[in-house]
Amino acid sequence: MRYVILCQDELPYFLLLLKTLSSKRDTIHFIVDQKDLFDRLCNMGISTKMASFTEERENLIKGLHLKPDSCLIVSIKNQGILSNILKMVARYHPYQPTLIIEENDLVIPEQLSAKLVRPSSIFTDICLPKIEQAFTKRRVQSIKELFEDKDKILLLIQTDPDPDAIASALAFRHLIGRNRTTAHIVSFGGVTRPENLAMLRLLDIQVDKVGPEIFAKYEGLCMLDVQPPHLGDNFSQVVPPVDVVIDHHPEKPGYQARIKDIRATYGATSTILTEYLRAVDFNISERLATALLYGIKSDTLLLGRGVDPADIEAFSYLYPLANTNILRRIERPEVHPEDIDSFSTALKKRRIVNNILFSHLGRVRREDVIPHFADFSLQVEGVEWAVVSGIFRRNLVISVRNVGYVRSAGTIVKRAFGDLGSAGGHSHMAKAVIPLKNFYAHFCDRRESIMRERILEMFLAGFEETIKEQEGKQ
Ligand SMILES: [Mn+2]
Repeated sequence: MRYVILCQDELPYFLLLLKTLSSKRDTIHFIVDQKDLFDRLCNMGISTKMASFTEERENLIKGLHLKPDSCLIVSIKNQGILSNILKMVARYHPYQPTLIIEENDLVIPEQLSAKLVRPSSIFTDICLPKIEQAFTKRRVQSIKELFEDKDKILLLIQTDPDPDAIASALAFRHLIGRNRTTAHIVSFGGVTRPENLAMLRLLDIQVDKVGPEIFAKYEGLCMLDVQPPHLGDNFSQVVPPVDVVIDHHPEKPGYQARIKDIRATYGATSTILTEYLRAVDFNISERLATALLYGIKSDTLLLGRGVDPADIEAFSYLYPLANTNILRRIERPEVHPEDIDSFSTALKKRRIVNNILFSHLGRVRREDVIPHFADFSLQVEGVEWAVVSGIFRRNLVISVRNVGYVRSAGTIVKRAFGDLGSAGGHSHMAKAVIPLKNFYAHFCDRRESIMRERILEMFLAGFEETIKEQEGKQ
């Protein structure tokens, strides 16, 4: 690229620009209107020309050698002179790609392909984030010092560990340069959701379920994505003083920690950990990047909920480093061949009443196939609601999804099935869990065909009642 630069002073960024550009095969040509600046640039061996930006301005602009790949850069302090020069560039070199360096707003002639850079943005966009990183780096240093002389550290996450917590604990372990024996990831509960189990398996991460007696065996304690009061009365009482708490849930009072980093505006704790790793120029592995990316993705519902610019920044940074194949496999856990069989039976026996698709999967080996099948059923043409049931362990589980105009899935499900078990949800998705013994006791019949029929009737009753109520309100 060829750069033609019209300027009145050698702001430091020009020197930076020179350094960057001279390393490539670009050519740079300066045009200045001050003798001392001309001398300085000449002394640096840079191609420079002296010209007046006021008299003979028209000839100067007319005579500029601007080729199709040339970029014109203009930095002129006087607004009047600047806008006259731009007008002339537009006249003699229409649609010339131009960069204007100017702090104030100005009218850019229509026939000019120009963009504006404000000198102050060089500080806010480039320097400010680095200053923040310098502070983060210091924080990481103090965290590291805290654990320096401790042999074994406990990384405690919430009772039903989620991807954000698991990824944060893994990242923290890497950050302080430990391995699985010297920094042990634990929880008072087990990992249950199929996606989370898939995450552990595919990324080779271990989370152990422990009891309160564990604390005696460790010298350090760090809590990630959780604070002691979140653990509930049973557990929060037994937690010893914490060394470090890193979390994005609103701060809860009533506990002591030597270092707290709580950022309630962030969508994920993984974002905080990504910032830590970047601040110390940590070489993030594919495995760690995949874990952190999934942590941010699942806590923010793919950057759709409670998201902060920092989450987007971390997400964009991690994305090229992560393994998206593994990510896909985590999010869509494999379906067992036997489940496919129950899918096909369910599809055959589906019923569609008033754009509501009903199907029953029978007994399933994993609960998550029920909502997956409900999502899938919504793709059937004309279907606005999907009501999919299945038997998992000792419960009848009913999953409801919609794309329709009545968006009260939670209300309907509560009304339809609330008397027999737990039921509720949001406007688009809802779920009911009914103990089988309740269901059988209520209907005094164990036949599957009767079960299908009753689910349909109960849902339709709840549905109609809700519609009536909504119409009454209008
Ligand atoms: Mn979280």
